[in-house]
Amino acid sequence: MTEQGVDSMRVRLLAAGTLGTGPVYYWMSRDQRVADNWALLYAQHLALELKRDLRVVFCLTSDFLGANLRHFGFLTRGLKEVAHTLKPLDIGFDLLFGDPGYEVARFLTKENCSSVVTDFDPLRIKHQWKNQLLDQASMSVYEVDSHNIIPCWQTSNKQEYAAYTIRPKIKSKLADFLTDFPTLVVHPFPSAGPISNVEVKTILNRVRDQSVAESSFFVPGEAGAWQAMTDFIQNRLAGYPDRRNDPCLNGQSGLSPYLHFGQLSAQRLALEVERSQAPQGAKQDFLEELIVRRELADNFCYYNQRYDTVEAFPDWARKSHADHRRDKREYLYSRDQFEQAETADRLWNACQQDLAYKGKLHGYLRMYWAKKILEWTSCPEEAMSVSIYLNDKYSLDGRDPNGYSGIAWSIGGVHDRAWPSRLVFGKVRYMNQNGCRRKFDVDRYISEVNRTTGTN
Ligand code: FAD
Ligand code: FO1
Repeated sequence: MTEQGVDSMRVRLLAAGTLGTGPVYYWMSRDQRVADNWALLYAQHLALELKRDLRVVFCLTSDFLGANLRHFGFLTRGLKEVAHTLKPLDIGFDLLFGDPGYEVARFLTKENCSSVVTDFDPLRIKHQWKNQLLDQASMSVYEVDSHNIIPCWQTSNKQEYAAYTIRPKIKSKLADFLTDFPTLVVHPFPSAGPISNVEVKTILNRVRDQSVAESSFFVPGEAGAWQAMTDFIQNRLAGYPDRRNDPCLNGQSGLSPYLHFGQLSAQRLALEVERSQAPQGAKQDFLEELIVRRELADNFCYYNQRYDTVEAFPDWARKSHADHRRDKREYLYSRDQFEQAETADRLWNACQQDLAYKGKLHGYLRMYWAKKILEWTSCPEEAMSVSIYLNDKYSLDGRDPNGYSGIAWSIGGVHDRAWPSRLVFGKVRYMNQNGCRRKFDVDRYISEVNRTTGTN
């Protein structure tokens, strides 16, 4: 355990390098917050040890996996808060623009960075960025998993088959890792460098894809995240088991945008849930989703880098899809027809309108939404590409391991079992509107969406 209370099991050295004369840097990317951030805590530990100043660097790319104004707005407003929160801690903040894999290495070299801490992220693009840093920079590079409660590489050394295989591995390590956070100290070696301003308007005017408006349903940033968390825990956690699968009720936490952008720590959320007065059953139900399901998604993307393709499907599903490739589809829609919510299914259209308008679709409906795309496209490959495109374009929490695994579950049976075979779906679990009608008031949901989005 370091003075900063960072367990060495959370950290791994990616490359030993030469000690620069400049600051210690935390290259912030996935975990965009000051509080409860193991990567930032470890960077401070290094800076205290080396008696160096400590700075955070974030590199804003103009194009990230189809992100648009909706996502950059949420991210940039959160970053403005990060810069503001770092100031009284005497921790510097540098905002770069461009291709992070190149710009960060160049910047850290120019700054004579003594060593750099990065945050863990299983997505391919992050591996690329980090490899560019390792190729081009000479300082030591560390990686800290600040997103998962148990560092992804500690939970398991392979792709897990399903929730039931990863759950015991998580349960056996939770006590060691679901610990409280130490706090950052005001840094005793103040940074001489300037603090980058986050000019939100200027930045957002430069976003290439302005086609999707910001969502007004979520207040971006750490303070907004904390507010949303405490509201959920105090007022809606107790009802979670009964209400979370009904899209007509506000039964889910609504926290995925904050967790996705790392403006809220999942570990903090789990600690606060455990400490709450909510019934034990409600806590367990919620923590099963927050810890087992979410960390299973990171495990999937980390160990299966084909996570956004049909190659990631289990063999039984790939074989089943091959057997049903020629099945006649009752409907076939283009990506544009899906995007315009122009299918013959009023429930599906309401889902798409709800997603586009709010920037978030209810978890139960996401399964239905994706499974119908499988049913109404010519092949699973097209279903994957349409689902990922629409999910990442409109959902605030898109471009996330949870999304790739949720879509692969829906379309390719990842983390699920085989079901009795049927047309088009083969052995992949089937869902239809009757199943939804047994779960919730479908007509009420559709009219609610039509009312809020002003569509017929
Ligand atoms: P809550 O029910 O309050 O859950 C709290 C947290 O637990 C979530 O924020 C999430 O971090 C985690 N969680 C809950 N359910 C799951 C799950 N099934 N898998 C993984 N983690 C889970 N989640 C995203 O974060 N981004 C996505 O792009 C995304 N796309 C999805 C696409 C499909 C087709 C499916 C079936 C699921 C997808 N999910 C995605 C997972 C899940 O639906 C969302 O995490 C959840 O609905 C987010 O809303 P919430 O935070 O209010 O959920
Ligand atoms: N991470 C960055 O380091 N720089 C970016 O400019 C950036 C933009 C971005 C836009 C939308 C989005 O959903 C995520 C974005 N991320 C960016 C990455 C993000 O913080 C997460 O690391 C991954 O998306 C989830 O693993």
